[in-house]
Amino acid sequence: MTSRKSSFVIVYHRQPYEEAIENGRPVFRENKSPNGIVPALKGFFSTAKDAVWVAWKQAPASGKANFERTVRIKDSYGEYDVVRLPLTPEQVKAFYHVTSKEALWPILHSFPGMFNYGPADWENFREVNRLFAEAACEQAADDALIWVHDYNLWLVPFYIRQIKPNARIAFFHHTPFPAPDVFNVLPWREEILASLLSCDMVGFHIPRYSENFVSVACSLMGATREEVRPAELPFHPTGVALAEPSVTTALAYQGRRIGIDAWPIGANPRVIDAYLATEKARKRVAQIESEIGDRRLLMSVGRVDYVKGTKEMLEAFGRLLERRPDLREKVKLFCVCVAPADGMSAYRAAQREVERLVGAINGKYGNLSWTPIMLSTRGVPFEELVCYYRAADVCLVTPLRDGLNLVAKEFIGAQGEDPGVLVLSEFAGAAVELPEAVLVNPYSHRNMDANLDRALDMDCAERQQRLAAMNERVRRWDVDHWATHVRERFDGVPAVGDSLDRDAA
Ligand code: GDG
Repeated sequence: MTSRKSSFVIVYHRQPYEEAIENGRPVFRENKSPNGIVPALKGFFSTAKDAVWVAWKQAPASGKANFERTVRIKDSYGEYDVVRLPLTPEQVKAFYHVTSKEALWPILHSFPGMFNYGPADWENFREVNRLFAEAACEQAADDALIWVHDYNLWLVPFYIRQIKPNARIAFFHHTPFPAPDVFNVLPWREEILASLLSCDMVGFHIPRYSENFVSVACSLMGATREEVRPAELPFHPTGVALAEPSVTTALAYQGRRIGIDAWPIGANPRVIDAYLATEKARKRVAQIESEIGDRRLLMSVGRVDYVKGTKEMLEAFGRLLERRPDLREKVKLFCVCVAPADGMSAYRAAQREVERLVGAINGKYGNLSWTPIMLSTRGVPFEELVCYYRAADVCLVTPLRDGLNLVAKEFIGAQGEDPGVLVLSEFAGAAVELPEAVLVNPYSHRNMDANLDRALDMDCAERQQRLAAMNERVRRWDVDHWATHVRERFDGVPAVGDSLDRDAA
């Protein structure tokens, strides 16, 4: 553990490694999966020498005394301290499983009908957010850059600003941000907005979300737009459901300037290339292809979550088998739908529904030598996943709503000369970057059915043409580019209590 204060603190609720017990002692292993949020954030440690990560770790109230709060991690990303905030199982349940997942998550994803206000415990949410802020401030130098992630830490900036008025505070949303008329369902809306407006920079994946935030900030809190620009590449400015032709890049509020940023996380296609070039991967892809034989392989990857649209995707697959008897025994769907941690009651019904549908479809159409859907509710190792991406004919990424969706970009990064087809929901943030995918509206049966046929019937030349455009973008705007962009925006955040008044002076 280092004693000096850090100039860069990341606050994200998950720990950036996998912890296991070996010979009675905890060991910290680098995450197996090289893609996703944690590796993307750890990439920032390569340039920040004294960086600290703040996360939570469950600890029973009785065991807090001998809890190891700070651990020093050395991995391929560098050497850094991780501060683990000890939360009791009751705190975790109330803060994360209930208030975050049952009240905030449905609103963020524009499902107001699923908003469950009754069990939400806002006092606990405040308290846990305050503890996170205190833990971050204990580590941070007075003018440190503190980068807070995701909606479950929405109130952290407010508390940080009280403790360290001169800190530079940035916030990034991994989820969508809904339109004002949906966001305003939240009874805590002013408190959330006041906290976000105490940041120096607030970030989102795509302009539609940042514009939704700007609308709420202006209409609810009286903030004003400082600077508006046309949306530029990688965003498709018009013509798709989440397109937005212009972006606000700064707001003014109570004499302060708040930078607004819309920039999507990238995948890491070089890691995928490197793995697919190995002999082991080549053999595994060939093995999958030989097991599939002359059948077509469709795949879908994600967590169990009603917003991911797995139920609607399975229903579309069921309709495909009903509508096109010629495809029976000729297609197979590999559906990776990773079950949530115990206690996530928000997702229980969604998981039951996925399992029921898979059983119903397999029971109705399958036989001894053909099971239409292979479901895995366990995670699949990333190397294995990448081999399936390469072997698949169609990847179905059809969420009802999704902040971005990295699976879509990973699939594109894994294609070869005879590429598969990406079927992508218009309601995933990634769709505004990848309009050459077969875009679908998962709310419409007719649209899903027609596009599934189109994907399965697409000739090689068209598949290659579409892939080329998407591949260029996925590779150019990869995870490293995201990091470079974010660093540039951080550099533009003025140091120590800068304000509009000072700008004017
Ligand atoms: C949020 C937002 C936003 C999935 N299953 C397995 C597995 N994965 C990996 C994928 C991918 C990642 O997990 C999932 O990416 P998503 O983008 O779908 O992320 P969410 O978990 O929904 O997270 C989302 C994201 O934040 C980033 O800001 O895009 O919209 O909801 O990397 O490969 N990896 C392995 N086995 C699996 O079974 N190894």
